Amino acid sequence: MERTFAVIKPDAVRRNITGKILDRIEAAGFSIVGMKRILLTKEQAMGFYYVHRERPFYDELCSYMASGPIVVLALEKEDAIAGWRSLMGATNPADAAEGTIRREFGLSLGENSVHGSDSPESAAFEIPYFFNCLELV
Ligand code: DAT
Ligand code: MG
Repeated sequence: MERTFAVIKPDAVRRNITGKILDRIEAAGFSIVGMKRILLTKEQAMGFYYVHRERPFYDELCSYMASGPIVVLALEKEDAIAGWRSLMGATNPADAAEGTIRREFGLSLGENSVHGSDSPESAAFEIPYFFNCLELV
């Protein structure tokens, strides 16, 4: 069993499609072991996306992530990290494969509806950034 970290981003929460995305997650066999709806400050978003601090889109990305409530999730399944990346689809919804969440719900490269850890190292940073051990069940 492996755990990964997922976010339902502000564009999706704002459009009331949280339930539709959770349905896709559960239908794919993930167990939701942690879940909460939160509103990040821009500083908290900057800490989360620290790996992208040198990128030209960092400021815009962090403002967007703090622009409205998000739903943060810890998901468990065999090969959860790769499995969730594959269910999400490519970063740009225009490039995402048919049947993926970003293809179905994403609005643009920036407003692409969901986040997922890209490696075990990322998951090990991202899950405890949002959840303590009592919140993972
Ligand atoms: P992913 O979310 O697929 O892991 P990433 O880690 O490369 O993609 O980038 C994080 C987020 O930043 C991504 O979901 C959307 C945004 N982003 C990526 N590249 C961008 C770009 N060239 N312009 C604007 N936003 C971008
Ligand atoms: Mg990433």
